[in-house]
Amino acid sequence: MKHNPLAVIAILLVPLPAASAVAVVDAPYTVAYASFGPINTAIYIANTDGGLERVLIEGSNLDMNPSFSPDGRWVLFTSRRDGSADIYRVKPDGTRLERLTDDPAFDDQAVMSPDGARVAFVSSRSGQADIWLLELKTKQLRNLTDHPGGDYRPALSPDGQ
Ligand SMILES: [Ca+2]
Repeated sequence: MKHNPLAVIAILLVPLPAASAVAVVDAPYTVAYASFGPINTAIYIANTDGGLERVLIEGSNLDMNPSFSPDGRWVLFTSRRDGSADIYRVKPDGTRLERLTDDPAFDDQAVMSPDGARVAFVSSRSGQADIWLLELKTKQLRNLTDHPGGDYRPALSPDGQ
């Protein structure tokens, strides 16, 4: 049988199924972000396509640095709504607002553990920027880093180890 090179070219030009590209675009993720305005800073929630953008907490002021819990059930954030910068959490629908830290120090950049039991954050309560761990059930605090260098942006491993 004689080989026809045009037949091979035709097969290679068949487009990939559209579903493979659409699956990424339509992923049901939600994004939380802080919007810095001239008067206040509020946290917004939106779909990854930019749709359904809304203020996370009505009337919010001086809120910043949000992060979702790994299970998507909480949004952690920093706020100066009560004076000092402290860590708060709230449901993605804006309900069940809860203050997690209450200290004159600057508390910021909170992330929740995969099991939802702990929150790691940056705090200046030791006189410098260190990483701290808060047990949510007992409210017990543990200082994880303690040296003159500034420690920022904690990240908890996804496997909890
Ligand atoms: Ca504080």
